[in-house]
Amino acid sequence: MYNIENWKHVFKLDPAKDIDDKVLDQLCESGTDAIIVGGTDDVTLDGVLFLLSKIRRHTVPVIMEISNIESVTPGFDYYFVPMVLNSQSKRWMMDIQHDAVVEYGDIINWDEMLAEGYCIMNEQSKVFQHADCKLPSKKEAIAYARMAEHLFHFPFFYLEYSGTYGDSEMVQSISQELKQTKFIYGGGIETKEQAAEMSEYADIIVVGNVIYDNPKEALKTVKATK
Ligand code: 1GP
Repeated sequence: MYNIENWKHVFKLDPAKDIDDKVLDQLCESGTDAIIVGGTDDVTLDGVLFLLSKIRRHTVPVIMEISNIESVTPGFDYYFVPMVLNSQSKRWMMDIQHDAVVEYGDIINWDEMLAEGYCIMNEQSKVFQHADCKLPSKKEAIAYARMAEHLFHFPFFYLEYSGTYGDSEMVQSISQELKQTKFIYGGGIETKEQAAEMSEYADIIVVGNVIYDNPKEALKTVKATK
């Protein structure tokens, strides 16, 4: 439907957080390639629908990153399904996705459904604890990237530093491993310089928190990736 191949930048909005209407309009019209709706805590169907209806006033593609099955709704362009490679529990790599397919497998449009091999790198982040992750060494993180590309053939590998700016050497090393699988980097991007640095290595960068803390700076990250 859209040419994801060429995407460089996305904003991630948390349905559990309030956002000013004007800021939301500016984000949607900023030239970003897409808006992801996703969060960790308190993601409800009401929150998701409220945000979706506002984003849909614009033409920007909108993606739901599925965090729980109760909040999934039709109306998004794509659904990204996190598969947490460095979780210590099979639940986050297999079982919750399996439960969803048992329940909704007959009506899923598979063309809209794209898997993300997640590797979560910030031990302090909510998502790291929530998904019961283990911090990989550099060698182990590279192995996850290789598995994402060569064993699972995932469309995306997501190096997630949520809440903190990542190690650019690590990001560079991972980028050298991925050819077919698109490389997504997210975490702690607060300035256009950081956006430019990470987008040298990653195919797509994700800008989250700074939207709420400093929307003006957030908007500047778009141009820095183009
Ligand atoms: C979170 O990777 C995204 O899932 C973005 O991270 O909120 O730290 O920008 P930040």
